[in-house]
Amino acid sequence: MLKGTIIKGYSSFYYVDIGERIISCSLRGKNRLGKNDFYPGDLVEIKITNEDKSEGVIERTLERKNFLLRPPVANIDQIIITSAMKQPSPDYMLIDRLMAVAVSKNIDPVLVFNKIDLSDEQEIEEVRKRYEESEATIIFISTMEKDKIPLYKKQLEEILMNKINILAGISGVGKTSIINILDGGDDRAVGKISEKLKRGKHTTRHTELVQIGDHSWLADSPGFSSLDFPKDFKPEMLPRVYIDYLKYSNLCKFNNCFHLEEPDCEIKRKIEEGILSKERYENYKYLIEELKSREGSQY
Ligand SMILES: Nc1nc2c(ncn2[C@@H]2O[C@H](COP(=O)(O)OP(=O)(O)OP(=O)(O)O)[C@@H](O)[C@H]2O)c(=O)[nH]1
Ligand SMILES: [Mg+2]
Ligand SMILES: [Zn+2]
Repeated sequence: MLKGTIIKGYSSFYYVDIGERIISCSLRGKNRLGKNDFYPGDLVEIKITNEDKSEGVIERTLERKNFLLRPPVANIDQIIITSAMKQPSPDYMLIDRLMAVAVSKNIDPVLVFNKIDLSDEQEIEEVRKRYEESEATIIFISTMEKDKIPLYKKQLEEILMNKINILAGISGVGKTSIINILDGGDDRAVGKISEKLKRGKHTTRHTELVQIGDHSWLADSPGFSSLDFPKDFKPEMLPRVYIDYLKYSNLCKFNNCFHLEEPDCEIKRKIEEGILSKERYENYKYLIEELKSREGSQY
Protein backbone atom coordinates (compact mmCIF):
# COMPACT_ATOMS: atom_id res chain seq x y z
CA MET A 1 0.00 0.00 0.00
CA LEU A 2 1.26 3.45 -0.95
CA LYS A 3 0.71 6.62 1.01
CA GLY A 4 0.00 9.99 -0.57
CA THR A 5 -1.68 13.35 -0.19
CA ILE A 6 -4.82 14.37 -2.04
CA ILE A 7 -4.06 17.49 -4.08
CA LYS A 8 -7.46 18.00 -5.61
CA GLY A 9 -10.64 16.10 -6.26
CA TYR A 10 -13.67 16.17 -8.49
CA SER A 11 -16.73 14.31 -7.19
CA SER A 12 -15.27 10.80 -6.95
CA PHE A 13 -11.99 11.36 -8.73
CA TYR A 14 -8.81 12.43 -6.96
CA TYR A 15 -5.22 13.39 -7.71
CA VAL A 16 -2.87 11.95 -5.13
CA ASP A 17 0.75 13.05 -4.73
CA ILE A 18 2.86 10.05 -3.74
CA GLY A 19 6.16 11.91 -3.74
CA GLU A 20 7.73 11.24 -7.09
CA ARG A 21 4.52 11.49 -9.14
CA ILE A 22 0.78 12.10 -9.12
CA ILE A 23 -1.66 9.18 -9.31
CA SER A 24 -5.23 9.66 -10.57
CA CYS A 25 -7.41 7.77 -8.17
CA SER A 26 -10.99 6.66 -8.06
CA LEU A 27 -12.83 5.47 -4.97
CA ARG A 28 -13.81 1.96 -4.09
CA GLY A 29 -17.55 1.27 -4.13
CA LYS A 30 -17.92 1.40 -0.35
CA ASN A 31 -16.33 4.85 -0.30
CA ARG A 32 -18.49 6.24 -3.08
CA LEU A 33 -21.60 6.30 -0.92
CA GLY A 34 -20.52 9.63 0.49
CA LYS A 35 -20.09 8.46 4.06
CA ASN A 36 -16.39 9.17 3.99
CA ASP A 37 -15.33 12.56 2.75
CA PHE A 38 -12.05 13.02 0.95
CA TYR A 39 -10.46 16.45 0.79
CA PRO A 40 -7.28 18.11 -0.39
CA GLY A 41 -4.66 17.61 2.28
CA ASP A 42 -6.00 14.22 3.29
CA LEU A 43 -3.34 11.58 3.75
CA VAL A 44 -4.58 8.44 2.00
CA GLU A 45 -3.54 4.89 1.32
CA ILE A 46 -3.83 3.93 -2.31
CA LYS A 47 -3.32 0.91 -4.51
CA ILE A 48 -1.98 1.33 -8.05
CA THR A 49 -4.32 -0.32 -10.58
CA ASN A 50 -2.59 0.73 -13.79
CA GLU A 51 1.12 1.41 -13.55
CA ASP A 52 1.49 2.84 -17.08
CA LYS A 53 -1.38 5.29 -16.79
CA SER A 54 -0.57 6.18 -13.16
CA GLU A 55 -4.04 5.18 -12.04
CA GLY A 56 -5.12 3.83 -8.71
CA VAL A 57 -7.82 3.52 -6.07
CA ILE A 58 -8.01 5.15 -2.66
CA GLU A 59 -8.31 2.53 0.03
CA ARG A 60 -8.70 4.73 3.07
CA THR A 61 -8.02 8.10 4.68
CA LEU A 62 -5.64 8.33 7.61
CA GLU A 63 -6.52 10.33 10.69
CA ARG A 64 -6.62 14.12 10.20
CA LYS A 65 -4.72 16.50 12.41
CA ASN A 66 -7.11 19.33 11.52
CA PHE A 67 -9.69 20.43 9.00
CA LEU A 68 -10.88 23.79 7.73
CA LEU A 69 -14.32 24.10 6.17
CA ARG A 70 -13.73 27.17 4.00
CA PRO A 71 -11.72 26.33 2.01
CA PRO A 72 -12.20 22.62 2.69
CA VAL A 73 -8.64 21.48 3.37
CA ALA A 74 -7.28 18.88 5.77
CA ASN A 75 -3.96 18.58 7.58
CA ILE A 76 -2.83 22.18 7.36
CA ASP A 77 0.67 22.50 8.79
CA GLN A 78 1.18 26.21 8.73
CA ILE A 79 -0.65 29.52 8.48
CA ILE A 80 1.22 32.45 6.99
CA ILE A 81 -0.22 35.44 8.83
CA THR A 82 0.59 38.33 6.53
CA SER A 83 0.65 41.98 7.61
CA ALA A 84 2.07 45.22 6.26
CA MET A 85 4.30 47.51 8.33
CA LYS A 86 2.26 50.45 6.94
CA GLN A 87 -0.66 50.99 4.58
CA PRO A 88 -2.42 49.31 6.26
CA SER A 89 -0.74 49.26 9.72
CA PRO A 90 -0.59 45.87 11.44
CA ASP A 91 -3.84 44.74 13.02
CA TYR A 92 -2.30 43.28 16.18
CA MET A 93 -5.63 42.13 17.57
CA LEU A 94 -6.15 40.05 14.43
CA ILE A 95 -2.58 38.71 14.48
CA ASP A 96 -2.82 37.66 18.13
CA ARG A 97 -6.21 36.08 17.56
CA LEU A 98 -5.07 34.16 14.47
CA MET A 99 -1.96 32.92 16.25
CA ALA A 100 -4.05 31.55 19.12
CA VAL A 101 -6.69 30.05 16.82
CA ALA A 102 -3.99 28.44 14.70
CA VAL A 103 -2.35 26.79 17.71
CA SER A 104 -5.78 25.62 18.91
CA LYS A 105 -6.18 23.82 15.56
CA ASN A 106 -2.66 22.40 15.63
CA ILE A 107 -1.44 24.75 12.88
CA ASP A 108 1.94 26.49 13.27
CA PRO A 109 1.77 30.27 12.89
CA VAL A 110 4.33 32.16 10.80
CA LEU A 111 4.36 35.95 10.78
CA VAL A 112 5.24 37.78 7.59
CA PHE A 113 5.56 41.56 7.75
CA ASN A 114 5.60 43.09 4.29
CA LYS A 115 6.26 46.66 3.08
CA ILE A 116 9.36 47.25 5.21
CA ASP A 117 10.34 49.85 2.59
CA LEU A 118 7.73 52.06 4.27
CA SER A 119 9.14 51.66 7.80
CA ASP A 120 12.43 52.10 9.65
CA GLU A 121 14.71 49.82 11.70
CA GLN A 122 13.24 50.94 14.99
CA GLU A 123 9.69 50.07 13.98
CA ILE A 124 10.84 46.66 12.78
CA GLU A 125 12.67 46.07 16.08
CA GLU A 126 9.51 46.89 18.04
CA VAL A 127 7.52 44.31 16.10
CA ARG A 128 10.28 41.75 16.43
CA LYS A 129 10.44 42.30 20.20
CA ARG A 130 6.69 41.96 20.54
CA TYR A 131 6.73 38.43 19.11
CA GLU A 132 10.19 37.40 20.26
CA GLU A 133 8.91 35.11 23.01
CA SER A 134 6.18 33.52 20.90
CA GLU A 135 8.62 31.26 19.06
CA ALA A 136 6.67 31.86 15.85
CA THR A 137 8.86 32.25 12.78
CA ILE A 138 8.84 35.90 11.79
CA ILE A 139 10.21 37.55 8.65
CA PHE A 140 10.29 41.09 7.33
CA ILE A 141 10.13 41.61 3.59
CA SER A 142 9.21 44.03 0.84
CA THR A 143 7.91 43.01 -2.53
CA MET A 144 9.02 46.43 -3.79
CA GLU A 145 12.75 46.04 -3.07
CA LYS A 146 13.68 44.58 -6.43
CA ASP A 147 17.31 43.78 -5.57
CA LYS A 148 16.33 41.85 -2.42
CA ILE A 149 13.49 39.86 -3.94
CA PRO A 150 15.63 36.74 -4.62
CA LEU A 151 16.58 36.72 -0.93
CA TYR A 152 12.96 37.15 0.25
CA LYS A 153 11.83 34.50 -2.19
CA LYS A 154 14.36 32.07 -0.76
CA GLN A 155 13.29 32.85 2.81
CA LEU A 156 9.64 32.30 1.93
CA GLU A 157 10.37 29.06 0.11
CA GLU A 158 12.31 27.72 3.07
CA ILE A 159 9.42 28.51 5.40
CA LEU A 160 6.86 26.87 3.11
CA MET A 161 8.97 23.80 2.37
CA ASN A 162 7.56 20.33 3.06
CA LYS A 163 4.31 21.75 4.37
CA ILE A 164 0.70 22.42 3.53
CA ASN A 165 0.29 26.16 4.01
CA ILE A 166 -2.50 28.69 4.04
CA LEU A 167 -2.04 32.41 3.55
CA ALA A 168 -4.10 34.84 5.63
CA GLY A 169 -4.16 38.59 5.97
CA ILE A 170 -6.47 41.54 5.44
CA SER A 171 -6.86 43.28 2.11
CA GLY A 172 -3.91 45.29 0.86
CA VAL A 173 -1.11 43.75 2.92
CA GLY A 174 0.49 42.17 -0.15
CA LYS A 175 -0.68 38.55 -0.36
CA THR A 176 -0.99 38.63 -4.14
CA SER A 177 2.37 40.40 -4.44
CA ILE A 178 3.97 37.65 -2.34
CA ILE A 179 2.45 34.92 -4.52
CA ASN A 180 3.82 36.76 -7.55
CA ILE A 181 7.31 36.63 -6.03
CA LEU A 182 6.95 32.89 -5.48
CA ASP A 183 5.64 32.54 -9.02
CA GLY A 184 8.46 34.29 -10.82
CA GLY A 185 12.16 33.96 -11.16
CA ASP A 186 12.68 30.33 -12.03
CA ASP A 187 11.86 27.88 -14.79
CA ARG A 188 8.28 27.26 -13.74
CA ALA A 189 5.65 28.92 -15.90
CA VAL A 190 5.31 32.45 -14.62
CA GLY A 191 2.02 33.13 -12.94
CA LYS A 192 1.10 29.49 -12.42
CA ILE A 193 0.44 29.72 -8.71
CA SER A 194 -1.65 32.87 -8.84
CA GLU A 195 -3.58 31.59 -11.82
CA LYS A 196 -4.47 28.35 -10.06
CA LEU A 197 -5.42 30.12 -6.86
CA LYS A 198 -7.62 32.51 -8.80
CA ARG A 199 -9.41 29.67 -10.53
CA GLY A 200 -10.20 28.05 -7.21
CA LYS A 201 -11.86 31.20 -5.89
CA HIS A 202 -15.09 30.63 -7.80
CA THR A 203 -15.78 27.21 -6.46
CA THR A 204 -15.09 26.00 -2.96
CA ARG A 205 -15.93 22.43 -3.96
CA HIS A 206 -12.92 22.20 -6.20
CA THR A 207 -10.31 23.60 -3.90
CA GLU A 208 -6.87 22.40 -4.76
CA LEU A 209 -3.46 22.56 -3.23
CA VAL A 210 -1.16 24.60 -5.42
CA GLN A 211 2.42 23.47 -5.59
CA ILE A 212 5.06 25.99 -4.51
CA GLY A 213 8.11 23.75 -4.52
CA ASP A 214 8.87 20.06 -4.54
CA HIS A 215 6.97 19.26 -1.37
CA SER A 216 5.32 22.53 -0.46
CA TRP A 217 1.72 23.38 -1.03
CA LEU A 218 -0.46 26.42 -0.71
CA ALA A 219 -4.21 26.21 -0.23
CA ASP A 220 -6.70 28.94 -1.06
CA SER A 221 -6.85 31.78 1.43
CA PRO A 222 -9.31 30.95 4.15
CA GLY A 223 -12.25 33.17 5.04
CA PHE A 224 -11.78 34.74 8.43
CA SER A 225 -14.96 33.09 9.71
CA SER A 226 -13.27 29.72 9.33
CA LEU A 227 -10.39 31.03 11.43
CA ASP A 228 -12.42 31.20 14.62
CA PHE A 229 -11.78 29.16 17.74
CA PRO A 230 -13.28 25.66 17.58
CA LYS A 231 -16.81 25.48 19.03
CA ASP A 232 -15.68 23.44 22.03
CA PHE A 233 -12.80 25.78 22.83
CA LYS A 234 -13.18 27.01 26.43
CA PRO A 235 -11.80 30.25 27.87
CA GLU A 236 -9.52 28.30 30.20
CA MET A 237 -7.79 26.79 27.16
CA LEU A 238 -6.48 30.16 25.99
CA PRO A 239 -3.35 30.15 28.20
CA ARG A 240 -2.34 26.92 26.48
CA VAL A 241 -2.44 28.37 22.98
CA TYR A 242 -0.74 31.66 23.81
CA ILE A 243 2.58 30.02 23.18
CA ASP A 244 4.78 32.68 24.78
CA TYR A 245 3.01 32.07 28.10
CA LEU A 246 3.52 28.31 28.17
CA LYS A 247 7.20 28.35 28.95
CA TYR A 248 6.73 30.64 31.98
CA SER A 249 3.39 29.50 33.41
CA ASN A 250 4.96 26.64 35.38
CA LEU A 251 6.36 29.36 37.65
CA CYS A 252 2.92 30.82 38.41
CA LYS A 253 1.75 30.06 41.95
CA PHE A 254 -1.36 28.25 40.71
CA ASN A 255 -0.88 25.63 38.06
CA ASN A 256 -4.20 26.50 36.41
CA CYS A 257 -3.40 30.23 36.50
CA PHE A 258 -5.40 32.37 34.03
CA HIS A 259 -2.81 35.15 34.44
CA LEU A 260 -5.58 37.59 35.37
CA GLU A 261 -6.27 38.43 39.02
CA GLU A 262 -4.26 35.60 40.56
CA PRO A 263 -1.43 36.51 42.94
CA ASP A 264 2.18 35.57 42.26
CA CYS A 265 1.70 35.23 38.50
CA GLU A 266 4.87 34.77 36.47
CA ILE A 267 3.28 36.08 33.28
CA LYS A 268 2.42 39.42 34.89
CA ARG A 269 5.93 39.53 36.33
CA LYS A 270 7.46 38.97 32.89
CA ILE A 271 5.29 41.74 31.47
CA GLU A 272 6.47 44.14 34.18
CA GLU A 273 10.06 43.18 33.44
CA GLY A 274 9.41 44.03 29.79
CA ILE A 275 10.12 40.48 28.62
CA LEU A 276 6.57 39.74 27.48
CA SER A 277 4.62 42.29 25.46
CA LYS A 278 2.08 44.36 27.36
CA GLU A 279 0.00 44.98 24.25
CA ARG A 280 -0.16 41.29 23.47
CA TYR A 281 -1.37 40.72 27.04
CA GLU A 282 -4.15 43.31 26.55
CA ASN A 283 -5.31 41.31 23.53
CA TYR A 284 -5.11 38.14 25.61
CA LYS A 285 -7.49 39.63 28.18
CA TYR A 286 -9.82 40.74 25.39
CA LEU A 287 -9.87 37.22 23.90
CA ILE A 288 -10.58 35.65 27.30
CA GLU A 289 -13.58 37.98 27.71
CA GLU A 290 -14.77 37.18 24.21
CA LEU A 291 -14.53 33.44 24.80
CA LYS A 292 -16.39 33.80 28.10
CA SER A 293 -19.27 35.72 26.54
CA ARG A 294 -19.42 33.24 23.69
CA GLU A 295 -19.75 30.46 26.22
CA GLY A 296 -22.61 32.26 27.96
CA SER A 297 -24.50 32.59 24.70
CA GLN A 298 -24.25 28.82 24.04
CA TYR A 299 -22.59 29.67 20.76
N1 LIG B 1 5.29 50.09 -0.58
C1 LIG B 1 4.97 48.83 -0.80
N2 LIG B 1 3.82 48.50 -1.40
C2 LIG B 1 3.53 47.20 -1.59
C3 LIG B 1 4.39 46.17 -1.18
N3 LIG B 1 3.83 44.98 -1.49
C4 LIG B 1 2.65 45.27 -2.08
N4 LIG B 1 2.46 46.60 -2.15
C5 LIG B 1 1.30 47.31 -2.73
O1 LIG B 1 0.19 47.14 -1.85
C6 LIG B 1 -1.02 47.03 -2.60
C7 LIG B 1 -1.78 45.76 -2.21
O2 LIG B 1 -1.00 44.63 -2.57
P1 LIG B 1 -1.69 43.23 -2.90
O3 LIG B 1 -0.61 42.25 -3.16
O4 LIG B 1 -2.71 43.42 -3.96
O5 LIG B 1 -2.42 42.93 -1.52
P2 LIG B 1 -3.42 41.72 -1.16
O6 LIG B 1 -3.09 41.30 0.22
O7 LIG B 1 -3.38 40.67 -2.21
O8 LIG B 1 -4.83 42.44 -1.15
P3 LIG B 1 -6.27 41.76 -1.40
O9 LIG B 1 -6.20 40.96 -2.67
O10 LIG B 1 -7.21 42.92 -1.51
O11 LIG B 1 -6.59 40.92 -0.20
C8 LIG B 1 -0.63 47.07 -4.08
O12 LIG B 1 -0.82 48.37 -4.55
C9 LIG B 1 0.85 46.70 -4.05
O13 LIG B 1 1.54 47.28 -5.12
C10 LIG B 1 5.62 46.53 -0.53
O14 LIG B 1 6.46 45.71 -0.14
N5 LIG B 1 5.86 47.88 -0.37
MG1 LIG C 1 -4.87 39.80 -3.44
ZN1 LIG D 1 -0.13 33.29 35.83
